[in-house]
Amino acid sequence: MATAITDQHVLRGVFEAFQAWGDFECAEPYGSGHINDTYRVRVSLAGTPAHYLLQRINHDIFKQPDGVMDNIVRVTAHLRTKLAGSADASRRTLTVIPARADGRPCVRDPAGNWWRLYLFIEQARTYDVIAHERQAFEAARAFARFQSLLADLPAPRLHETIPAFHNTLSRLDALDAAIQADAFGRKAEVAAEIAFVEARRASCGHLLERHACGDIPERITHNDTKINNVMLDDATGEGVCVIDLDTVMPGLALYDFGDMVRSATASSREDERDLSKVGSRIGMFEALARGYLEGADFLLPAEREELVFAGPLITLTIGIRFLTDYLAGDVYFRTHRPGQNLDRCRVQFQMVRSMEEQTAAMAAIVHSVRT
Ligand code: ADP
Ligand code: GN1
Ligand code: MG
Repeated sequence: MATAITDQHVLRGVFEAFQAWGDFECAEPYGSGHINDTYRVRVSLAGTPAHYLLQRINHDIFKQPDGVMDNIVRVTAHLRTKLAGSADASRRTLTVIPARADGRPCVRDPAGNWWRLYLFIEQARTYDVIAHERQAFEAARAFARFQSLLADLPAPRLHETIPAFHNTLSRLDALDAAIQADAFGRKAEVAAEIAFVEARRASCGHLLERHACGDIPERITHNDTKINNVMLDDATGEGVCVIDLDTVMPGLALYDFGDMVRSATASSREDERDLSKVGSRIGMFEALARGYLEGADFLLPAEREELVFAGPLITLTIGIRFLTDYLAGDVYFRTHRPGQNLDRCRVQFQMVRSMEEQTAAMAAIVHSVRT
């Protein structure tokens, strides 16, 4: 996608194409997501300061933004119906603001960019690295409830906004192709990382096999349950709203739990360069397992059996994606410095090692949690 737009005149024009109240004051880049361009828009609402969340959808990655928005409108409308009666329903699910011209959930600008506008959720925030086990518990329970509330979403099936998103075997194929092409001459530098993947290749298809034989069902899942994709209430600490809904689509509940383990148990930032600081914190794992199992009332025994395996699997998969992107010249994930995708990959692989060492302790925790 083209470089971020910072021209206030352009951003104002985009904002004013939506049916939003208030007088535009400014739009500033916001958050630490790797995919979309996100802005906090400040407005004056008849003299009172207020905000909106404006995003340019990354259409290099989401090839059919209409399909993404169709999913988000259906999912948020369903959640809102379920939340009817809740005092603060507009903080508990994203609210999509329609376009002025045609009422559609996004606006296309003359340059071909796709934009959307949400209500800004106030008095809550996201964290890139969490500090307390309570945060892990709340985040996991919020993601579990999200899955649970969507279990009865009426047909048709949601669009697959990125096909085979968590398919580790497809991700391995992409890595193999990037190694083969070695378009930027980076292969020699990553020999240790390639060997790390090789040593685990045999287990990469395990959940796909259990899904194919019918043990593990398809559900509606979030598919990007990174800890900074759930907002925690500033006052109560509660997991108030699940955000970043671009990848809500059919998937395995286990991948959502695995990505929580990857991101919420991490003791470091995702791109930490000092690997001695990197590891998976068992106390955070326990809090996640408790929170998730409290909210995921639908889970089958076969899914519960694989909760421990899901963490290292999804962490390996995302590490493979960072490595692939590094080899391909950093074209997918936003980077702020050279080598950042390789650092991210190394952190993921260190996290996998740390989880592997704690497999028995994690299994004992899952076994001990009553539902
Ligand atoms: P990306 O897909 O690039 O990760 P996100 O949708 O996760 O983009 O948004 C980036 C960040 O913006 C989030 O981590 C969160 O901090 C913030 N954010 C997103 N949506 C909202 C919202 N509706 N209200 C307040 N903050 C939000
Ligand atoms: C991206 O959009 P964001 O930053 O929440 C990515 C996830 C990765 C994550 C790694 C659509 O998430 O799949 O796990 O980075 N999202 C997409 O931090 O590829
Ligand atoms: Mg995000």
